[in-house]
Amino acid sequence: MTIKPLIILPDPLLRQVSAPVERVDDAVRRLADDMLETMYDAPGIGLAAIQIGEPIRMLVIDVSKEDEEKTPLTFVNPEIVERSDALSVYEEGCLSIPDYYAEVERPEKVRVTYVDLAGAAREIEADGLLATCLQHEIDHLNGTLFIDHISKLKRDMVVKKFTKAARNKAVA
Ligand code: GNR
Ligand code: NI
Repeated sequence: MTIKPLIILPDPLLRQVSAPVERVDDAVRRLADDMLETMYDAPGIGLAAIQIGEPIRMLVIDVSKEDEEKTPLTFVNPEIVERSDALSVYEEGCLSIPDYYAEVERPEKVRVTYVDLAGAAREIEADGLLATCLQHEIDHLNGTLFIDHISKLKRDMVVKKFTKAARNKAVA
């Protein structure tokens, strides 16, 4: 397993739409391992493949609490097939936008179809933090970031700050 470097805003890779996984093979399972190791190291509760530079539709999540057993979940080709009318608000962050947090309103519950690491079709109904995290990660597969769900004023501010930081890093 390998910890991979994270892709950071404003890298245009984060705006790319990821391609479906054609076949769940050992390379896909190895990538899932690397994604989980990278996520735990960060630390974060979710990671989309594009965040380590792989534009394919897979993501990992672990929303277990610190005092609980680790519960790594991997979703290949996930699709939201149902959303609740009820909404909930969470303070979100993103490993690709370090140290920035904002409240985002999303459907409270979602039903998601996906393929597991054995290649089997599955379905999950999620609520709470898992539902929020699934939506945040599936957004990544479509080139959408959580800052796209906040005001344009705040978004422009964040993008500007990270663009400046990337420029300063380039000349340092
Ligand atoms: O670690 C993460 N925490 C988090 C908190 C609230 C809502 C979503 C997330 S996902 C984020 C990791 C990440 O950037 N995944 O793409
Ligand atoms: Ni993210």
